[in-house]
Amino acid sequence: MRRTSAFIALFLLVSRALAADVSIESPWLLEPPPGQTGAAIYLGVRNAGSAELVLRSATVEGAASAEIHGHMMHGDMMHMGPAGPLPIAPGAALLLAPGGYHLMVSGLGARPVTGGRLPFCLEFEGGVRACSEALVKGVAGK
Ligand SMILES: [Cu+2]
Repeated sequence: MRRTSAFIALFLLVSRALAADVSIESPWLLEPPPGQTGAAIYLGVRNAGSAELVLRSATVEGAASAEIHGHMMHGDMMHMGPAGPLPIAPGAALLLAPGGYHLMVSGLGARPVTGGRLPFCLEFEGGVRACSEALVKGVAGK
C-alpha cells in the first residue's frame, strides 16, 4: 500500500513536469557599476502549459544568492523585498520589470559587462525548472 502511493506520487510529479511548458522571454540586466556585486534581472515568464506554474526561486551562475523581489508601499515609501511564490495561470505570462518584480542577484564573483550574458535558472513548484541567459545592457540601454 505504502509502495503504491509512493509510486503514484512519483508518477504525478513526473507527469506534471512533462506537462509544463514554460518559456523565458527577453531576460536582461543593467551592467552594475564598478565595485558593485549586485544586480537585478528582468524577464518575462510565459506558461504555455495546461497547469498552473508557481515560481518559487532562482539561481544565478557565479552569484552567492538570487531572490525573487517585489516592490511594495510601506507608508508612503516604496521598498523592495522578497516576494512570492508567484503563480502563473495556464496561458498567462508574468512580467518581471523595473519598478516591479525582479531577480535580486547578490555576491556576483565577476562583474557582468555590457554585451555579456549571465546564465540563470528559475525553479517552479513540482520540480519544474527553466534556464536561460540574461543579456547585460549598458546604462544607455544598448
Ligand atoms: Cu530587489
